[in-house]
Amino acid sequence: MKLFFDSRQAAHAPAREFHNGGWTPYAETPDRTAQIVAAIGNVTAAQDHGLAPIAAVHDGQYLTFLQEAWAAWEAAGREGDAIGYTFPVVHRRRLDLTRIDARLGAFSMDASTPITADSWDAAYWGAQSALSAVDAVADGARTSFALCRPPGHHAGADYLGGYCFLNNAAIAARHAAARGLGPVAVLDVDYHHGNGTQDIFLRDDSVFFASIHADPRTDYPFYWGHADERGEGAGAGTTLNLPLPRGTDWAAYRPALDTALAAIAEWGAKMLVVSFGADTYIDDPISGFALQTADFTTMGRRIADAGLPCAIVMEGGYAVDALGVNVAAFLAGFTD
Ligand code: OKP
Ligand code: ZN
Repeated sequence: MKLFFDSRQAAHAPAREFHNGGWTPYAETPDRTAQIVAAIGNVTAAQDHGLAPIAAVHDGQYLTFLQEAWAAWEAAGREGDAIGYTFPVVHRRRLDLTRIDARLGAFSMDASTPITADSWDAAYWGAQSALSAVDAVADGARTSFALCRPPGHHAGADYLGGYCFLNNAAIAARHAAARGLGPVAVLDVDYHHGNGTQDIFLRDDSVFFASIHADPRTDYPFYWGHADERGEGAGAGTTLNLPLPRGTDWAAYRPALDTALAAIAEWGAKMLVVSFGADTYIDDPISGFALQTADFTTMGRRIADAGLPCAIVMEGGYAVDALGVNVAAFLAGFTD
């Protein structure tokens, strides 16, 4: 199976994040990709598709903001990484604001996703890796893997958050549909709910979104991923949320996966984009499920057995020392 990656994705390295009321080292480190490359090897360079397939998902003003944010932060004389501090949750409308702090807040859903000088390039090339993985499937591969970093599933059409800037899974799904591989379903098995992907496709009946994740009553991102969110308008019924309690092990996880795969099959998907997070691992430092390394192979095999061509995009996973082994275990489930 091909692994798509570009070394520019590793340059994004915020120093710290605001976590539970204090500063901690940034969990989403460049070492994550190093561990995965070391465990799997054989990197295929991402092809540059330009901005168009990214703009097919993301708002133009948001993309302009992402590209300008670091320079504006520096021009304002700030030190350290760019982070917003005022969020328009009560009154979100499009204003022509110029101060960098206002723009940061307007395009952020949390204060834990710092922007550095290298963030745009890293996110851009992560998206290109996802697009390249879809191309591999279009060219006949059964399965392909995009080593996306930064991750993407918390980023909405016009907001960043949860370490995410560009929604790689959504970009991949739209690209797959454009290449005639659809109907496309996105299956999100990261520990955290993929709120950005859900928002992007909430009213869109052309992409089915299914997510298995920690109950948002106890876990980030709190405001999305509850079982009663099922899609809206034309997209009613094309979103499926399966929240699970902390402590969930494979025996408790497996029925949810079977439910998600059955719904995807019933809907009539012809192509699968998998948002894969290894943060369901028992030793993940910021998460609370209890999957073991071998469970990832079982999970991969069950997904593979659905029989759909599949582009896998990397999301979370913060037990860095075990990350390469866990990703390799998941991908091993797809090889027959
Ligand atoms: C990204 B992905 C403050 C708490 C917020 C954000 C978790 C983002 C997870 N540091 N943490 O879904 O793995
Ligand atoms: Zn996660």
